[in-house]
Amino acid sequence: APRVFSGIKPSGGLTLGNYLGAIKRFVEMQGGEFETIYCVVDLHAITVWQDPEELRRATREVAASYLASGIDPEKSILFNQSRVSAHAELGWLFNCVARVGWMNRMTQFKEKAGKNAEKQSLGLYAYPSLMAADILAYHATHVPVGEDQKQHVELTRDIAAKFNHDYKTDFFPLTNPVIEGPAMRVMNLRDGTQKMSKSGESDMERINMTDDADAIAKKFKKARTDPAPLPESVEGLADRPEAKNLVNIYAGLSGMTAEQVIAEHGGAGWGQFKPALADLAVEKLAPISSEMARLMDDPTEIDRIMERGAERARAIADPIVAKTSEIMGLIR
Ligand code: AQP
Repeated sequence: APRVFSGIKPSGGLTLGNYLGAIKRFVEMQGGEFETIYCVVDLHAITVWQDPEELRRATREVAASYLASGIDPEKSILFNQSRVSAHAELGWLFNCVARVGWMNRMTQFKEKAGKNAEKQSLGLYAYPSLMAADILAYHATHVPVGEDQKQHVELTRDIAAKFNHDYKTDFFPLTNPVIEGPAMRVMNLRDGTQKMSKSGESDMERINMTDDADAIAKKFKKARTDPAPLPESVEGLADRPEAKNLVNIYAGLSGMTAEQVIAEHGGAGWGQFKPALADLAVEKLAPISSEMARLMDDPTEIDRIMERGAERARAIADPIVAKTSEIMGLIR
């Protein structure tokens, strides 16, 4: 079966961006034509310093969010990355295939590092090479991600192609990013030109998956918008990043297209649309966050699921890394 691999970093509380851009789609891809593998990528989280106790909590919380959203550990493999040594091992092998110039072109590193590139960890710089290893350790062909990860999945293809070329083989498949739907780039609620992220400065700029109804209502109410009402057609959203973002969030949560949202709400003022959006977000997120809280209350179940998932992951990844080493001439 074609294989899906994807993951989320346990680097803080999960956002609505993680939910719409990743988790919701992980669930949709499960149980169909694909074998699905979902990871909590803790080795990526430590590319910036994490408090150890908080990292343990956040790792379990990402696993809880998968389970609470509908990932079924019988249908999907769910585990945390550091437990399966194939990731780190193949990551090193790929560090020797990837080129410095390729890393220099990665826009996410530039955005995260800003003017302080020299002070960042070497791991943050090499992160896309480890991500290629995450995917290719399973020969995964499809990777559901948000728009921000597109460049990294393309780099994964470049690494696979260079490996295949350098070692005269067709061992690694060329992976496709799967970026479909209206909410593949959820924006910051206070600045419609910036991505909503876990580690953004102010809590008011994001909806957290664990926010309660009051917090969600307040954040949408205070979300920045222009004064004009919703346009009568989607073309009218073109130069209105904040309005476009709220329409896309509504679409992502409801399963509608942006066109359908506009057909229903075109002409509405913010005083009308924002409360409707908040109600919809609460309706979708409240059952998930209450199940997350239940799972986190006694994480034994989460730990057991991740341990079992790691065993199943090793059974796929270890032979692939062994074969890669052999192709490269390493004696094991
Ligand atoms: N704003 C977003 N819109 C759509 N998709 C998003 N994703 C993240 N933010 C958005 C998707 O979530 C998946 C997991 O991302 P990640 O946590 O591994 O890394 P990230 O993209 O760097 O996420 P953050 O929230 O911005 O984390 P920090 O602030 O810690 O760096 C990916 O599929 C991503 O596309």
